[in-house]
Amino acid sequence: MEMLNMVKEQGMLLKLCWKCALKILFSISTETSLELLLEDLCLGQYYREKLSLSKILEIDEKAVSDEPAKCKSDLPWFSLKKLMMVNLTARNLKCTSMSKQNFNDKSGSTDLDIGNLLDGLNTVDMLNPLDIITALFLCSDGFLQQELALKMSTCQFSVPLLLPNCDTNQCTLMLWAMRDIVKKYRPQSLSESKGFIEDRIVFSELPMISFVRLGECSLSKSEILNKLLSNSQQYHDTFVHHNMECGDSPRRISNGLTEITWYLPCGNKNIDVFSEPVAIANLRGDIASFDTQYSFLCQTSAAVFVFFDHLDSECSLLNSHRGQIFLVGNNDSKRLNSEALNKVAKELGLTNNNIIIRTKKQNNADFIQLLREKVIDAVENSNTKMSIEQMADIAHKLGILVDEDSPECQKAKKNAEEVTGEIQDILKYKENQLPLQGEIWKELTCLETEEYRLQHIGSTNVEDYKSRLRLQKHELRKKQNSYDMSTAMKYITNAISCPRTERSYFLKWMRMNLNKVSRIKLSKLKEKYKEKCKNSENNEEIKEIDRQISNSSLGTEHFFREMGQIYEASLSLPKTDPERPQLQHLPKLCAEVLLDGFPLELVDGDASHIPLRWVSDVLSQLSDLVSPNRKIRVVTVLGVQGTGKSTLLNTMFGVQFAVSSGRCTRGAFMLLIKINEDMKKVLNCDFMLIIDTEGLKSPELAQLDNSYEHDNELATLVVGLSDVTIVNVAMENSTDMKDILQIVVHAFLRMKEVGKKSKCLFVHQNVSDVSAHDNNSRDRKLLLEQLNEMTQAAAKMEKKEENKSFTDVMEYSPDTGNWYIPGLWNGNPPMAPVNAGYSEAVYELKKHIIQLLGNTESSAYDILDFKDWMISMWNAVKHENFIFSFRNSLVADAYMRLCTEFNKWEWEFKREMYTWVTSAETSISNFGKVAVETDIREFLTCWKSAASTVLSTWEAKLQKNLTEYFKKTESHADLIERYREEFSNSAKSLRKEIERSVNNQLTAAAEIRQGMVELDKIKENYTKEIEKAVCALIDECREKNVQMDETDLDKEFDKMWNETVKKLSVSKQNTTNVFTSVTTFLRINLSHRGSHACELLNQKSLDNCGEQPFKYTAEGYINRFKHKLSKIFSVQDHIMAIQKLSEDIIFVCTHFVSEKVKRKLNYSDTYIEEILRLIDETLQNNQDIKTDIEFEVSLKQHICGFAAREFQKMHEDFIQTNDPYRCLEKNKEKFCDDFKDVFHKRDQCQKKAEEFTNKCLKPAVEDFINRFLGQDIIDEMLRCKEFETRMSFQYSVLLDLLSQDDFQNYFDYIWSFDIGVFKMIGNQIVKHFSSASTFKYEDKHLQSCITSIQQAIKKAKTGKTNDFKAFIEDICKALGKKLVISQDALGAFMILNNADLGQFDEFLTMSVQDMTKNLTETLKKTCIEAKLQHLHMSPQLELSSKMIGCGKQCPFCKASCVAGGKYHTEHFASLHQPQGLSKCTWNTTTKLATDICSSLVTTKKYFNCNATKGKYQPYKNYKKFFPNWKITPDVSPEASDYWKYVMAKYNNEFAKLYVVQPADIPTGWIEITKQQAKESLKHSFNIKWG
Ligand SMILES: Nc1nc2c(ncn2[C@@H]2O[C@H](COP(=O)(O)OP(=O)(O)OP(=O)(O)O)[C@@H](O)[C@H]2O)c(=O)[nH]1
Ligand SMILES: [Mg+2]
Repeated sequence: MEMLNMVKEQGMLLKLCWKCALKILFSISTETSLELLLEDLCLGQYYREKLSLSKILEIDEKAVSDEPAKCKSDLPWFSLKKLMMVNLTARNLKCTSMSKQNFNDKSGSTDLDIGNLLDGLNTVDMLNPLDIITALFLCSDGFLQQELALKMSTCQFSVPLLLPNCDTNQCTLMLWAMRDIVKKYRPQSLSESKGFIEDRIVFSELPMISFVRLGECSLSKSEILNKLLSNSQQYHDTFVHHNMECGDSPRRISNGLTEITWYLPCGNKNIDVFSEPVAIANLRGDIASFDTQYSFLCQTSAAVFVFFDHLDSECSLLNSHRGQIFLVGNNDSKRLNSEALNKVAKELGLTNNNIIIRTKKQNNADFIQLLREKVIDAVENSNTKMSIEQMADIAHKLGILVDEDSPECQKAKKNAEEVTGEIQDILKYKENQLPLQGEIWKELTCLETEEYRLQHIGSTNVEDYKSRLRLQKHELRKKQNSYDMSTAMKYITNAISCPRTERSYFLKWMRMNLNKVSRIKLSKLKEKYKEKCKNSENNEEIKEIDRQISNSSLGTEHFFREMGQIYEASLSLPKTDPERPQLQHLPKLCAEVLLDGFPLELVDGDASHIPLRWVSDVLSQLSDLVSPNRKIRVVTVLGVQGTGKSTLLNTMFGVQFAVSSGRCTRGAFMLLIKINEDMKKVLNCDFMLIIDTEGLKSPELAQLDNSYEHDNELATLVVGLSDVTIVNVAMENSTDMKDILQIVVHAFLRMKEVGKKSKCLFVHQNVSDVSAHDNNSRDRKLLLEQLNEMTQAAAKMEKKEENKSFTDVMEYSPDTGNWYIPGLWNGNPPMAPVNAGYSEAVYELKKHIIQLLGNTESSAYDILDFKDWMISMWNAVKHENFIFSFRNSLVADAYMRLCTEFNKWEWEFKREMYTWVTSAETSISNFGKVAVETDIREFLTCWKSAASTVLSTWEAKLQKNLTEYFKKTESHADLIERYREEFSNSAKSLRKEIERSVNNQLTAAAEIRQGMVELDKIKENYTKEIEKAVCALIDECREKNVQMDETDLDKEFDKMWNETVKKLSVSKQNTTNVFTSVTTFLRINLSHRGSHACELLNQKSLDNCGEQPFKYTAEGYINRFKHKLSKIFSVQDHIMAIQKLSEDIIFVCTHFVSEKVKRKLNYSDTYIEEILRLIDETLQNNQDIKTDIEFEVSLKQHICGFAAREFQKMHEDFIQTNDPYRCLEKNKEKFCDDFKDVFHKRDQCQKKAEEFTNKCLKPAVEDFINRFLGQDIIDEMLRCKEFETRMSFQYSVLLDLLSQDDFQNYFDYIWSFDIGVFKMIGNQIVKHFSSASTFKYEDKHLQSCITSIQQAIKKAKTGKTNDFKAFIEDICKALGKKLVISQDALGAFMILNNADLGQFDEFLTMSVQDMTKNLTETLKKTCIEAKLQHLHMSPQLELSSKMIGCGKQCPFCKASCVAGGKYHTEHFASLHQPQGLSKCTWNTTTKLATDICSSLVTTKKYFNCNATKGKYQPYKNYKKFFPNWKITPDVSPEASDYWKYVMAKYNNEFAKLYVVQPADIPTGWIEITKQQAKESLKHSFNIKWG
C-alpha cells in the first residue's frame, strides 16, 4: 500500500513539474503562480483590496443555501462560511465538478483497464486545502485574519505562524492574527489544586517543537504529527495531511507555510498525551528551499525534528543552524544511506538519542510513542521557552515581516496602551477615570425608576414628590457635570474619532489589553462563582462574588458607558454652556462604532438600566449614517446563566460576544449585521440586530437581591424588541427551565397585549442523539403542557384570563418551535474540537430563523421606529404596566393613522349618502307636480328600499376598506389589531345611524309633500278662476271698444278681482296644534318608564315648559342618597355634573331645532321623534352620571316644550306663506300687469322668459347650491391637519388656547368642551373661508345647474310640442331630478301667457345667461357668515360632532376622550390635567388639588366617589369602577407640563372662581415655560407635524 502511495506521489510530482514547465513556456510569463491560483479561485481583486470581516459577516444567499461548492471559485467562500461557524469540515474542500470528473469513467465502458486504475485518479484539478487557506489569509485584512485564526484554533486546526507569499518570497509572522486566541489548561502542577491557567496564547511562554522536512520524505510528517497529538480514544486532524480529502493535491502556493498548534493538558494523566503544554510547529516544504523559515524555527524552538529519506554527506544546511536537532528517517525507504547519516550525525555532534529511525519491525503505534518520548525529552532538556510575541524580534532580525507592523496597528497599539497602561487597581481606576457611572449613575437610575413607580411616596402628594425627584435628578446631573472629562476618556474619544481601520485596531487593542488586566482576577472569580452556584446555600457568598466580579471587570463597554453619561449629563447643561456643543458628537462616534460591527451596550449590566437618551440618540445617528428608512429585524437570545447563549450567537453569526464560563454577559448588548443585497428582498430588511442578554438566574439566586424582578424586566424588554426570540433551554436542569419559561411566558403575554407579534424558538442544548427529535416528542408535549399551565397562571396574574394556552399567546408549533443541539465539544477540553454536530445543528437553526424572518407578516421597523419602540418598551417596563399601548408612540401612531383613514371613509360614506338623499328629496318634493304619479306612500317605500340597498353597499365597502387596511404591512396595523373589532362595529353603527337619518328625511319630505299636494290643487283652482275672469274681462273691455287708459284698466281689474275673490270659497287653512302632537310623542316615549313618569308628565303642561333656562335641583337625588354621600364627592359636584349633561343635551337639541326652522319647512313628526332619540341616546351614553326619572321627565319636558313652541311657529309661518289666498294676493299685481299686456296684445315673450328665469329657476338654483355647499366646506376643512383625528384636533385646540393664554378660555375649555368646540369650529370655518373663498364650489354647482337647464331647453325645443305650457312642463320635467321649482311661481307664470313659443327659447337662454352673471356676482359678494345661514348641511354641526366624538370625559379630571370611531368600548384621553382645574380640592383642606390622574394610577393612593359608593379605593384599581376608561401613566415626567403651566399661572383665578383656596404649586411648576408647555403638548399627542 505504501508502495503504491509512493509511486503515486512521485508520478504526481513529475506531472506537476511537467505542468509547471508547460506553464512557464506557454502562459504569459508575467503571471506568477500566486496570481494564477488566485485567479482560479476568483480572489484576485481581494489580493489588492483585502476582504474585511464585516463583509464576511453579512448575511447573503450563500449563508443559508445548502448547495455544495460547484466550482473552484466557490471553494474559498465555502470554507469561510464553514469556518465562521466553527465547522470541522471547513477544510474538506472538494467541489462537485471535481468529484464528477473523477468518478465518471471517461470511456464510459465496462472494460477492464488495470493501467488506467494504476494511473490513479486525475487530481491535477484539485486544490490543496493548504493553498486555499494560504490564499484566504493572503486576501484578508487583519481583522478577518484574526477571526479566521480564532475559529481555526477553536476547531483545533493548526493556524499559520509564518505565512509565505510565493510571489515576493517573503513570509509574515502572524502575531496579530493569533492575538485573539485564548486558551485554558491545567498543567500537571495544578491538577491537585484544580487550578487552571487561562491566557492569550501569544503571551504564553511555551517550549516549541518544530517539525521540518529535508528533501524527499516517505513518511507523512503531518499525519504523524496528528497521531502524536491525538490521544488513544480520539484521533483528530490538526494538520492537513496527505491522506485527507484533496490533501494529496500538489501545493501551489503554500510551500513555506509554517503552522503552529498547541498541545494543552487537562490535568488528567490518563487523557493527557503531554502533561505540560507544548507548541508544535510544522513547516511545509523542503527546508532546502525555505532557509529563512528554517532558521526562524531553529532559533525559536526547543527542538527541531528533521524528517528525511536521504541525506547528502555534506549537509551544510543542518550544520549552519544551532539548536537541538533530531533526525527522523525511514528505514523502509530504500534511499536511507547509513554512511551519510553517520557522517552528518558526527558533524552535528548527535548521539543515538537524537536519531530516530523507523524500522520495519516497528508498527505505527510504537513509532509514535517513541516520538512522543523524544519530544518529552527534548522539552525537558531545553530551556528555550518563548512566547509568540517574543518571536517577533527574531523575525525582525531574519527579515521576516510581522503582521502587526502596519502603522495603523502600531499607532492604535500605542494609543490603547496610553489608556490601559495606567491601570493598576481596577476599582480605583474606575473611580478616578470613569466617575460618572459609579454611584451617581446608580442613584440616578433609582430616581428614574422611582419617578415611574412612586413606590416610596408615602403620604406626600404626588406632584410634590415628583418635583422633588426631578430636582434630585438635576442635582446628580450637576454633580456629573462637575467632573472634567478624565484623561482616559479624552484619549478614547480622540482615538475613536480616527479613520475606520485605526479605530478598529484601537478598539481591538483596548479589548485585549483590558482583558489582560482583569483576566487573572476575573477568571478566578468566575470559576468560584460557577462552583458556588452549584450549591444554592451559598447565597451570601454568591452575592459577594457577584459584586466582586462587577468591581473587577473593566471592558470597552465601561468606557462607552461613561461616554453615554458624559453625553446625558451635558444635555442638562444650559444651552449656552460652552461645554455642551463639544459633546454633541459623541452619539455619532458611537453609532459609527456600532455600524462597524462592534457590540453596543443596550442595558447597562451594573445598573440594570438603559441610558435612554444616549442609546436613542446613538440610534438616531445610526439612522442618519445609513440611508434613510433602513429596516431592521431583531433576533434575541434568552436563557439561564452560562448555558452557552453567547456561544450560540457567535457560532450562528460568526460574531464575537464575550464568552466564558461563569457569569459573563451582563446586561444586554446589541450588534448590527448587514444583510447583503441578494437577501434584502427575501428578508425585507437591511440589517439584522442581534441582542445577547445576561443569563437569567435560578430562583434561589434571584430571591436574594430582588433580581427576579430584574430578570423579568430584561426578558420583557428584549422579547418586546425582537422579531425572533431564541429561548435557550438546558435540558439537564428542569427547575431552571421552568423558571425561565415562566419569565418568558409573562413577557410574551404582555407583548400580545401590545399587539407585537414576535416568534419564539426553544433551543434544547446538549441533546446529541440523532433520534432526539423523535424521542423528545413526549418531552415536547410535556413542554407544551407546562407552557400552557404557565400561560394560565401568568394570564391570571396579568388579569388576562382569556389566554388559556401558550398558542393563544404566540405563534408556536411544538414541532417547528423546538430545536435540539448537541453538546459543543467533541471530547475533553482544552484539546477537544468543536463538535461538528453542534455547528451543523446551529446552522440548521440559523436557516430556520432566516426563513422565519422572511415569512414574517408584520413589517420590519426602520431604525427610528425601533428607537421609538425601545423607548416605549422601556417606559412600560419601568412602569410595570403593560396596558400601555397609547403611551407607546408607534402604537399611538398606528392608531392615529387608522383613525385618519377611518374618518375619511366615514365622511365619504356620509357625503355620498347625503347626495343620494338630496336627490331623493328633490324627487319627492317634485312628486305629482308634472305628471300624475301613483300614491306617495308607495313612492316613499320605493325610495326607502333603494336607500337600504345603497347603504348596504356602502357598509360593505367600509368593512372591506378596513380588512384591506389590516392587510397592509407598512402602516404597522398589526399593532392595533385589537381595535379592529371596534372600528368594524363603528362601521355597522354608522350605517344604522345614517339609515335612520335618511329614512327620517325621506319621511319628512314625503309628509311635507303630501300636505302640499292638497294646497297646490287649491291654488291651481284659484289661479284658473282668476284666469277665466281675466279673460272674460279682456273680452268685455275689447267689446266696449272705447279707448281705455291705464287707470281705467286698473279700475276694471280691481273690480273684477274683488268680485272673483269673493266668489272663491276661500277657506282659511287650518293650522295643526304641534303641542298636542309633541305631547303624544313624549307620552309614548315615557310610557315604559312606569306610572310615576306618567304622573310627573301630567303635573305640567308642555305649554309652560322650556321657557326658563333649565335648572337641575337634585331634590329626589338628595333624598335618596343623603346618608351615603361623602364629603368630597359632594352633592354640589353631582349637581354640577348633571347640570352640565343637561346643558349639553339642550345645546344639541336647540341646534337641531334651529336647523329645521332655518329651512322654513313644515313641521314633521319625525322631528320630535329625532329629538327624543337624541336625548335618550345621550342619557344612555352617560350612565355613569346617575340620574333619576324626575330629572329625565323634566329635561324632556323642557326640551319638548321649547321645541314644540318653535315648531308651532314654524308651522304657522309655513301655513301662512303657503295660504292659497295669500299667494293669490301676492300675485295680484303681476296678474294685473299680465292682463294689461294681453289686453294691449303686447308681446310678452321677453318678459315671460325673464319671469320664468327669475321666479322659477333662480330660487331653485340657489337652493341647489345651498344643498351642496355644506359638503364642500366640510371636505375642505377635513383636509386640514387638525381635523384628521380627534387627537390632532384636541392638540390644535389646546395649542390655540396656549397662544391666546387667556384664563376664561381655559376655563371654558374645561367646563364646556362641547359648546366651546362648536363655537370654535364655527370661527375656524369663517376664518378659513374669509381668506379662501367658497366660490370655486359654488361656481361648480352653478355651472352644473346651468348646463342642465340648457340641456332641458334644448330637449324641450326638439319635442314636437307647439303648446307653450307643454314646453315649460317639458323643461320642468327634465329638471325634476335636480331642481325643485316653486309650484306657486310656476302656477302664476303659466296663466295669462301669450308669449310666442317661437322666440321664447331664445329669450329664455339669454335671461338664463343674465341670471348666471347675476348669481355669480352675488355669490362673490356674499360673506361666508351669510352663506352659512342657508346651508342645508351645517358644516359646523357636522364637524363638531365628528371632533367631539363620544364626548366622554375622564372620571377624575374631565379630560376628553380621543378614541376613534364613535362606538369604541374603551375611552382614553391623550392628556390628563391636574384635578384642581376641575374644582377638585384635597380632602383635608379646601385647597385645589394638584394631583394628576395619569400619575395617580401608578400609586396606591386612594380616591372615593359615587362609583365607589363613597368608599376609599386605590387609584391602581380605578378600572374596577370605571371599566370603560383607560388611564395610562405618563410617558415622561414632562408629559403634563402643559396643564402644570396653566395651573401654575392661573392658580388664583381658578380658586377665586371655585371659591376655594389656591393650590400649593409644587416646586418646578412655576419654572415651566410656555415653550416647554408647547413641546409637552406635541409629545403627549404624538404629533409629528406643526
Ligand atoms: N460542555 C459544553 N460547554 C458549553 C456548551 N455551550 C457553551 N459552553 C461553554 O460554556 C461556557 C459559557 O458559555 P457562554 O456562551 O458564555 O454562556 P452564556 O449563556 O452566554 O453565559 P452568560 O452570558 O454568563 O449567561 C463557555 O465556556 C462555553 O465554551 C455546550 O454545549 N457544552
Ligand atoms: Mg453570554
